[in-house]
Amino acid sequence: MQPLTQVWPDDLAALYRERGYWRGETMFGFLRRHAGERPHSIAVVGETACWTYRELTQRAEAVAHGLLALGYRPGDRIVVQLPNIPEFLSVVFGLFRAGLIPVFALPAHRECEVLHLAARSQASGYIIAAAADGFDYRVLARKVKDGTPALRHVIVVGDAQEFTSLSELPATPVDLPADPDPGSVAFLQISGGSTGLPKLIPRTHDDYIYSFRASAEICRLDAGSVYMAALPVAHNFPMSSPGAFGALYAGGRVVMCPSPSPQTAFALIAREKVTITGLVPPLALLWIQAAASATHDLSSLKVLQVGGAKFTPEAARRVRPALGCSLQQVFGMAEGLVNYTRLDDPEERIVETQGRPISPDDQILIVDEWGEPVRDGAAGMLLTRGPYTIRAYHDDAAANARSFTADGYYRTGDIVRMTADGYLVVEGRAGDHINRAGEKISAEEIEDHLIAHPGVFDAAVVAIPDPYLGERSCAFVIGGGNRPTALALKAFVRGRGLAEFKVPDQVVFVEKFETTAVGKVSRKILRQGLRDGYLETQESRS
Ligand code: AMP
Ligand code: DBH
Repeated sequence: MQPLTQVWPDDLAALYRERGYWRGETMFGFLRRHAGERPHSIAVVGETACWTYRELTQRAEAVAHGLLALGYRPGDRIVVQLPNIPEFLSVVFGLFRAGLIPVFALPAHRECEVLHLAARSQASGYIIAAAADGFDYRVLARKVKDGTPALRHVIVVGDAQEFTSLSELPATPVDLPADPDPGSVAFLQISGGSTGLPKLIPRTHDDYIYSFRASAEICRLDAGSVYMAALPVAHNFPMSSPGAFGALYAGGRVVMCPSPSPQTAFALIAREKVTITGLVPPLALLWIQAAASATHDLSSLKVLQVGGAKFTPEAARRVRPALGCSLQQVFGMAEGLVNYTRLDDPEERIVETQGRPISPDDQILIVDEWGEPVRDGAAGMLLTRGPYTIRAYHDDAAANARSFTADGYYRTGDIVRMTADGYLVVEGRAGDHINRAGEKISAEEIEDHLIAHPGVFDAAVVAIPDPYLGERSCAFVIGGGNRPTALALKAFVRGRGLAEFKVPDQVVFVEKFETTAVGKVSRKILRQGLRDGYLETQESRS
């Protein structure tokens, strides 16, 4: 099996330890500590379940026992695709306890993504919920199992049908392994990225715990805090910024919200006295709108975090008056670096910027297209390295060559500028992806699906500004002999089994793509030209 590693240079690793960022704790270790110190405090609440720290820890240990009894061994990889339910935590901490490596899939992922994650991580197990949000994951699991010979079990929360039920794992006594090396990889997180399918991000116990421990401090979480996961909790933002893990680290309470709709979320905020939650910009706008006529008591909510995509200052200004809480902007990435506006920042800074890094040792470089630092305050490409930013993706030489500089900086693909007081403002991005309401879609990946249609000669996918989504995807398509309708083409893409958010929002048929005198044009320039041309025609119409 391809080994999992994430290695920082020795001198920096020593520095990160010396400065107290990496403390040698493990993911299960901190939960076990809480189970000892606060056994009867509530750790997690769902729609139907509510577990104390002791109960969560015991359930995680039962999962660890059960999986080892099934024959899994430390280091084995298990794809976890669970919605926002308490079992997300008992499963994931159970995997940590057994030394198994969770590979996080989002509930929106379908066979394209899950097959890719399972193959790339060499997973031998797959854990799902029977159904969520009207979708039967067992149907998906059959396809994933057929396409993944190495998969030994599908383990289901709920009615397992022909698969293995989480609640009926073997109870044969087995020895649990010793705690893992805190410098080892704890799990594989995923990134949207700008090319191809999701990339796998190996995060270590040391580096990830630092990121959410420090995030919890920045957000002033303590044992009285109630964090609600409204976005899918497997996403890096609600997982770790400070997210569910940060709330648990602080000894607080996690509320698993099954849907971010105001209707569901507002009722849970009122019932559970939620103090902090995080949203992507379109959902924040929806909440602002819905709050005007809300009947639920939202007064417990102190902080609304917004991130994943750019939140405009105009929208940002409306948070406090509408929801009666502070706004915190969060600009982060599953690869590492996370920036926050601080709770005591002046309102202007909270509204106008995307925050500053977590760590004094996060290194930020803003460079021009030749890699030279831009002058102070100018916009450029953001490069970063630091105590919780990865140095390499898992098993992806091409992406590593593209995404990291020789001296270990991660090329974020974001275009930013830095204010005089060290805060970042996101101005745009260099990479060809669409940031659709915080979901990152690779243009290339969707083009490959479109071109697979026999009636499509060529396709280019671009981001179009959208008042609600921030950006929507628009596919420019040159039809071949038997050109499909836009609707049929969308159905075709959907039928190829990829996440619904990746299906083009709009299809525009064109005769040809403009080429330069050389007759060839880079996809990047082509996409840019199509996008600019489209926006110009829209403007001249209005
Ligand atoms: P990923 O690498 O898939 O985790 O996605 C991270 C990317 O999301 C960043 O590199 C940014 O492009 C985008 N992003 C996250 N938060 C924000 C934000 N607050 N404002 C603008 N873009 C953001
Ligand atoms: O978009 C992201 O990936 C993101 C946004 C905010 C993230 O990973 C994070 C905070 O940790």
